[in-house]
Order: sequence, then C-alpha cells, then structure tokens
Amino acid sequence: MARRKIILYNPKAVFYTMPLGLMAVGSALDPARYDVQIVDGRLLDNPLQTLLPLLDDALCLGVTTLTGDPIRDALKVTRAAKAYRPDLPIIWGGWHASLFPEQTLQEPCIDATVQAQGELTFAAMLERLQVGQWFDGVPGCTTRVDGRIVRNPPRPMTPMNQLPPVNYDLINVPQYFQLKRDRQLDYISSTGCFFRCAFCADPFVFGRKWSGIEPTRIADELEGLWHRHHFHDVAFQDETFFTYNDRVIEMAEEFLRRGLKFTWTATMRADQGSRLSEEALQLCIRAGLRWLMIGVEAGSQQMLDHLKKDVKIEQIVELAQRCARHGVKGVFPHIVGFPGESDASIQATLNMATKLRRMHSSFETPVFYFKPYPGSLITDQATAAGYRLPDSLEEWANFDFVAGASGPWVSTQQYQMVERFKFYNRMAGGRKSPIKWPLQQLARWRLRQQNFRFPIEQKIIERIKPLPKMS
Ligand code: B12
Ligand code: SF4
Repeated sequence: MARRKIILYNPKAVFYTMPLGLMAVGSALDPARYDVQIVDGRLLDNPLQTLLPLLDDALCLGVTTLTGDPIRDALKVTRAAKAYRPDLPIIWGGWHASLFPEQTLQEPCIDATVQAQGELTFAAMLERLQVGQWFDGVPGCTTRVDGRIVRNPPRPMTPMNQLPPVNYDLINVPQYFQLKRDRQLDYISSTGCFFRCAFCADPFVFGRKWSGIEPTRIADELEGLWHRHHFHDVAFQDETFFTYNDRVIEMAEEFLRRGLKFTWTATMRADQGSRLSEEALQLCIRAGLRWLMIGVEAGSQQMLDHLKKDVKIEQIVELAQRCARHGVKGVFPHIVGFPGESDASIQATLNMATKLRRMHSSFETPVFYFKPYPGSLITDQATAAGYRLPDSLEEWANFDFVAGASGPWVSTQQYQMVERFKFYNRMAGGRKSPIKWPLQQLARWRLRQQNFRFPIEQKIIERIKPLPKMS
C-alpha cells in the first residue's frame, strides 16, 4: 500500500516551544505507511502558502489547539483547508479540543476532535480512513455521524512506556534553537497528574492519572538526541516531573553514569520537594538540574486549602531556601483574583511573592490573575454563579490569560494594587546592571516598606517604555 500523507498543523503563537503534541501523535504512526509532515505556523510568514499544496494528496489534516489566542489561526487555517479540499477530514486535538469535544464541532469545517492522549486514537482514526470508514466507536474521539455530534467512549490512558519515542526528525530542531535563542530541547517524560488543584484542567482531562517513561529510556533517548543535536539544556514539559522521586533519581544517576553534559529544568510541587532528600537534590544538581518551576499559587494556607493544592506554606518556603542555598534558580508562579478573594488574601500572595523573590537574586515570582480556564472546579463554581464562558471558537480565541486581564470579580482597587505590585516586582527582579541598579533598589525598598506613594518612576517608565510583561 502506498504511504499516505498526514499533515499536522501547529497554529501561530508568540512562543517557540517544540510542538511536542504533534510530534507525539506523528511519531506513533507507522513510518512505512504514513508520511507525516508537521507545518508550524509559528515558523512561516504565510503558513497557508506552504500548507495548502501539501493537502492535495493528504489523507487527513490534524490541528493542535490550546485555549486562547492560538485558536484564531487554527480556525483560519482549518477553514481555508476545508475550502481548498472539502473532502479532506480535519481533526482537532490538544487541550482545547479535549475540554470542548462537542462545542468545537459546532464549527462545520472540523470533522472530529480527539480527547486527552492522542497517539493511539489518531492512529486508529487513520486506519479507518485508510479503508474508507468513518470514526464511529473509535475510543477517545468525538465526531459527526449523520449530522449529529457523537462522543465516543474515552480511551484509558496508555502507559508512556508503551508509546514509541518521539521522532525529532519531524521538525527542524536547529530552527527552534534559533528562534528560542537557546540550544534548549523540549522533552516530555510523563503525562497527566495525580493531584486535584481546583484551578487546573489536568484533573478534568486526565482524570487524575499519571504515566511516565522509565528512567533508563529517558536517558537513552536524551543521550541519542544530545549527540545528534548538541543542545545544552533540556526543558522537561511535564506537569509534575517529580511525581516519583525514585524515577528522577535513577534518571539523574543515568545522566551522570553516561557523562551527559547538559543542564535541565523541570516542574516540582513543593510537597514533592519536601520528600526529596538533600542527597537526592544534590545528585540532581550534579546531573544538571538548573532551575525549577514551583507553583506557589497563594500566600495563605487558607487559600491553598481552598484551591485544594495539598501543599503547605512551610513546604514552599523550605524548598525555596534549599534552592537558594544550592543556587538552583526558582520560578515561583502565583495566582491572584480568584472569585470572591479578599484583599487580605491577595495581599498575602503578593507578600509571599516578595518574600520568595528576596531569597535569591535569580528567583522569579510572576503573578497571574486567575482566569477561569475551562475544566477546573473553580471555573465550574464561577459558571454556576452566573459567569458566562465563551461558547464559540471565535470567542475562545479572545480568551487569553497571556493578555493579563483579570476576572470580572476583581475590583478596580484590587486590580490597581496587583498591577502596582507587578510593576515593582518586575523592576526589583533580574540581574544587577549599573543602569537598572538605582531603580531596582528603589523598587525593592518600596516592596519591603509596602510604600507605593508618589510612584513617579512608574509613571515615567511606563510612558517611555512599558516593561516586558511577565504575565
Ligand atoms: C509548553 C507549555 C506552554 C508553552 C507553549 C505551548 C505550546 N503549544 O507550544 C507556553 C509556555 C508558551 C505556554 C503558555 C500557556 N499555557 Co501552557 N503548557 C505547556 C505545557 C507545560 C506543555 C505542553 C506540551 O508540550 N505537552 C506535551 C504534549 C505531548 O502534550 P499535548 O500537547 O497535550 O499533546 C497530546 C494531546 O493533547 C494530544 N494532541 C495534541 N495535539 C493534537 C493534535 C491532534 C491532531 C491530535 C489527534 C491529538 C493531539 O496528543 C498529544 C500526545 O498525547 C502544558 C502542560 C502539559 N504538560 O501538557 C501547559 C498547558 C498546555 N498550558 C496551559 C496554560 C493555562 C497556559 C497559559 C494560559 C499559561 C499562562 N499563565 O500564561 C499560557 C497561554 C497559552 C496560549 N493560550 O497561548 C494549560 C492548558 C490550558 C488550555 N485549556 O489550553 C496547560 C495544560 C497547563 C495546565 N495544566 O494548566 N504553555
Ligand atoms: S496545578 Fe499542577 S499539580 Fe495541580 S492538578 Fe494541575 S498539573 Fe497537577
């Protein structure tokens, strides 16, 4: 049988992480039977010019989607592709299609959506197309049958060890290094998460399940990729990389044993950090651990409990102290502006951000507003209380956390308080530079004293050049 062409599209966006989702689904297809080509809209001025001719003899077009701005381009490209080849099946996968399987199909140009892990579902759907059949009954997808939208049963999570390695030849790796301005490889070593944070979509999409690649295989894969692509850093894009500390320890031992000389970054929950022994942390550092992303979310135990974060304030502080002691950079994201959140709770979170930032000059403590991202308990509560989520793809395209907007429940006074904090927090952070130094000191003093009267420097700087936004 002739190899069939499968085209996968990554929408335009302002960031250059490698398209791991598309690479994963593309790598799970038999190369003897499928010719997979990824078109990344972020790398092209006019993606349609490249994409449309490829569709001439394709079996299917797959599109990945995150909620928010990337939907705009995904929709534009999908509509153009359908107009160009009306008979071509178009499948959307990724987080938005996982959260809104049926609503996404209100768009007539999309033929099916895939929920959660896509590797086996997509492969099964293509098998159907190969023999001229539709997707009836294929687990893990939602489709239209006789004009009706039908959601098929979910597909149980496939253990990551049973999936083939991601084929990095599907993308032009050096081009991503160039755009990132960093020889940093993105890699995913696990899927899902066991936790239940009330602001996060992961429990909804993966049902609090987790699966990870075994440590020797991670080392094998990264060793091969390292020799091939000469990166100096790996960004583990896992939701909860340190789910099993033993797995990470074994991986770190493998890196050392093989003499792999690259650094790496990962996510760590503070409770997981508190279970990681000092010896194990030092081992990770020797094996290249360079920085950690540690979700703080809130500055009071009461709020953390409300968020079902299952982390103690002391665990966060203790982990930050350990990072500071060992010179591991910590990025500590915070969230404010939950529905009904009091001024005192917001202030506690801002205080926490200040406290952590002061622990080490390399620490970053970005503050985000809670945006009712779909699929979370708090969003469900907000909608039950009358908040209206978008109900079309056009509206979802305008729904973006990155824009830094707060929810309607944040008062003007709270918003001003947070914006002022964010301004000075940004100014206070970062490396020392002779030009920035006086302003940095002033910002630090203001944050310490909680004294924001006569913010002349803020007015001047915002007028001359808005600081790059952290959120
Ligand atoms: C890297 C990353 C980013 C990068 C860029 C993401 C990208 N697309 O390149 C950056 C840093 C820019 C980013 C930004 C944001 N992100 Co982000 N990010 C991630 C992260 C950590 C990894 C993504 C990844 O590569 N995963 C690995 C691949 C293998 O998984 P995957 O993409 O889900 O793909 C699988 C399936 O979804 C499916 N699939 C995917 N695409 C397709 C396509 C087809 C055709 C098929 C069949 C299947 C399929 O199959 C794949 C294999 O199983 C995820 C968490 C995570 N671990 O997934 C959060 C995550 C995706 N981000 C999230 C959020 C909330 C944000 C922000 C809003 C955060 C913020 N405070 O600003 C912004 C806004 C993004 C936007 N609207 O533009 C949420 C998703 C929310 C949503 N509904 O979309 C996640 C899940 C984190 C979380 N738990 O809250 N993010
Ligand atoms: S915020 Fe992180 S730890 Fe909490 S449920 Fe989401 S992925 Fe898991």
